[in-house]
Amino acid sequence: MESNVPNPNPELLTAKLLEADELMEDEEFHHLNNPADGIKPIVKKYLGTPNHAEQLGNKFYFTDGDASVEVVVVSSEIIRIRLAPHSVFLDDFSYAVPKLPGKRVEFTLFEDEKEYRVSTSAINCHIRKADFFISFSDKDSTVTSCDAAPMHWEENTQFGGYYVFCTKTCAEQESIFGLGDKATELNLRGKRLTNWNTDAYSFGFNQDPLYRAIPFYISVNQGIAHGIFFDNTFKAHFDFGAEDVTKTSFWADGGELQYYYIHGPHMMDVVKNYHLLTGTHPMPPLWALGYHQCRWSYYPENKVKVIANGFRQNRIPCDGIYLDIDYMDGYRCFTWSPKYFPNPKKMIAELASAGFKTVVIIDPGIRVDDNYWVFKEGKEKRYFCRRSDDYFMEGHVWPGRCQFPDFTNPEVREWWGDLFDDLVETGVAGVWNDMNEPAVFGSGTFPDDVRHQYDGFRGSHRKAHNVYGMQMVRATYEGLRKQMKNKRPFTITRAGYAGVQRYSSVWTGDNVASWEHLKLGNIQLQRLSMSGISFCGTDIGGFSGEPDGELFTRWIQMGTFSPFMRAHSAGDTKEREPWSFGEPYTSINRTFIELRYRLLPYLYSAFWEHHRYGFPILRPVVMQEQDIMANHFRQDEFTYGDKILICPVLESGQQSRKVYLPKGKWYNWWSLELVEGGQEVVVQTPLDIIPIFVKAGSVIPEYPVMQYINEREIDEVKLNIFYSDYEVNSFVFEDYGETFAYEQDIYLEKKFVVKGTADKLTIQQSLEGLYTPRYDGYHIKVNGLPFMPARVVADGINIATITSNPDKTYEFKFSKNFKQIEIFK
Ligand code: MIG
Repeated sequence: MESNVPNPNPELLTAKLLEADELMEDEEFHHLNNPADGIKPIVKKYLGTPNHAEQLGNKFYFTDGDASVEVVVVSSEIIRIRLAPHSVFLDDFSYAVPKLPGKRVEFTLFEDEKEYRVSTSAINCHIRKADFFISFSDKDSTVTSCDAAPMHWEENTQFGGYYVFCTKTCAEQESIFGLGDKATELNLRGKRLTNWNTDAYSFGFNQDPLYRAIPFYISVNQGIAHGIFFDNTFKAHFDFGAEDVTKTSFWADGGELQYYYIHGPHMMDVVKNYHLLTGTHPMPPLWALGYHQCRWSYYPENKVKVIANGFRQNRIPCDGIYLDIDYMDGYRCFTWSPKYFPNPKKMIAELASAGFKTVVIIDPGIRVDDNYWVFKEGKEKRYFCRRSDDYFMEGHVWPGRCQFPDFTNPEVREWWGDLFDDLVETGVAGVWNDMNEPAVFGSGTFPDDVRHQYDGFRGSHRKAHNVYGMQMVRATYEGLRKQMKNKRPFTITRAGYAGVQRYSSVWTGDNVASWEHLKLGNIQLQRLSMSGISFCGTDIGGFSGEPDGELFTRWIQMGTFSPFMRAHSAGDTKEREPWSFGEPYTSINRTFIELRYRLLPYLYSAFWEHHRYGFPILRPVVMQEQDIMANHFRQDEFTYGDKILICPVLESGQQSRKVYLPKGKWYNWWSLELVEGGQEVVVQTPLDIIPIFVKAGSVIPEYPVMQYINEREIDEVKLNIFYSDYEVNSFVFEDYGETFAYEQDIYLEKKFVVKGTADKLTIQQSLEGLYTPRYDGYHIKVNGLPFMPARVVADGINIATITSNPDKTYEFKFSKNFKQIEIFK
């Protein structure tokens, strides 16, 4: 790790200061032993006026004589700001941003009487000489973000180190989005929120904080978007015009004031650039995008089989079945209960032959038990977390008295990863990481003074708390990846920090079986998607409490369009499988889960667009039309990938509902009716329907319904083509679906261009890549043709349409390699 950050004016330092966090540890130790003299007076200090500027490559340093500010040009659209109260910058280390993107950028430094200005081709960062205010503007000189106070800090807090603050103006029309999975309205304007990973069982609307800390928000003002990524792992706070309507502030209880300004002008640009910093999800194994069934807990073994059989008997597709904590022997991680699961390898093999992948839960709490090898090894190797006085961090969780691995130590992560060898050998396909906020019964989490190795940049729990869960699932993911050879591991986590998407999918934790939570879940998933975590889902049906058939079905319908689709429920609830509520619910649930499987190649392609290009999978309508103010408050409808708009039904008994469609032309998925966008439309929503619309000009690929991925060889792929009188591109991604060959560029990207006129529709396909799908042909269905086709010509060959219906759909089959199809009036 590089730590060559220069000190711009070393002569001003009388002594070498301790690294702030190291200082803090000493303070804590002291404080623990002498509680009486813990509190010291708090002094708030502000940056003075900058009187010196210096450039070192792409880094610029400005100082007021004591404090320094570093400005780093990361890319044309991204600038990073850091503050060092006494000009000593911390080592440049971040779990969120493992490496700054190494793009070549052009930039310049200007100076005049009023300001210093660092400019790229897209943005300017202004450092005002009068007061050290920092602002950003675009190339038209429109100011997009501006300090409302100089950056400031509090010294001599009881922990040592600093509390660090940044305050910016909040414009009258400004809206705020992002920040992970906050349980509140989509638009965060007017809210004050905290990031501190918390086990929030049965959380309520507006409860804060929750399980994850994603310190990234997007601002949209006067049609221009920018993002702020406050990369600080301490407990962090955000105030978006709550205390003072004209100000946005963010601050943290320690660490460095370090943030990235990420320019738009579109929200999509901001999200893509945030992904450039923090990474994207790796491609999941295809089966992970199927339907998953979970419960606390399915046991013993026979119960698991009964559930699995239930799916096949009811002809409801399912790919994943989960084992919650009761599969273990006394809740000891990496063991099996000999009573309930006497032969796990055999059971998992049987499940696999019926098409089920087995996913098991893992907790960070390791039972204190000298006869348990995981504990013994961890103890011998000093892998468990310790307090500031070197005593072990102990807490009660499911196994009873526990100690906890320090996942911020790379050696511990490697050890933890290797512990999965038995589970992998036994046939486990995925690992569910729970309780990793970390959660401890009674006290909630670890005490502040617990020490962490933090990849060599050691610190207390105050610094490591928010990354603990992310480092746990990282260890899990990397271990699985090593042991599964070239197969893609599947992981799911509850806690996380910015960048956790590189290692895992997430679920939103212990929600409740209520309509309010259905609505909230819909918002949380859109928000997570905008905040870097596209592979997300809620506990379908609600974890605690009892849904009735209607609520469960509405939740399945929404979940069909969640990138991660899993039903889960607490142990004290009634049976909760898709057939548990009888008819008409079972049939409707089946139809929607089948729809999930039909649309898998579409979801998989959207996933690729996420992985490769940084697009979120779920996009609220404000991301389509950020210049329309009303859209800043729409939170029900979203697009699923680029082409399909979904509006779940979120109220009981709702027979129809309003849906806003962004500008353009849309087809109602069910009726194929063509609807003009840019307006709200009313859609009938009987229990078996939620509003689904497809953009005109789209090509939507479909797989045949299967009970699980690879149930049989796919012999043909259906292409749903929707007529449009303007040109529209669609992309489809295909590969082996379970290896990392895509990293060696072995995949296929298909581009379709659809363009219609009054008497002709042209569909072009171009193929790029090294992968060849095994099926031969397409079953092409053309929807919405405004004329009766007299002739269809594909690559120069006349072909006959198979059907020609009054609903304006025409079907025919042709080679998957076609270049051009023309349909003439
Ligand atoms: O203290 O493993 O959020 O999904 O079923 C509860 C039991 C621990 C919390 C998780 C939930 C899981 C449950 N776990």
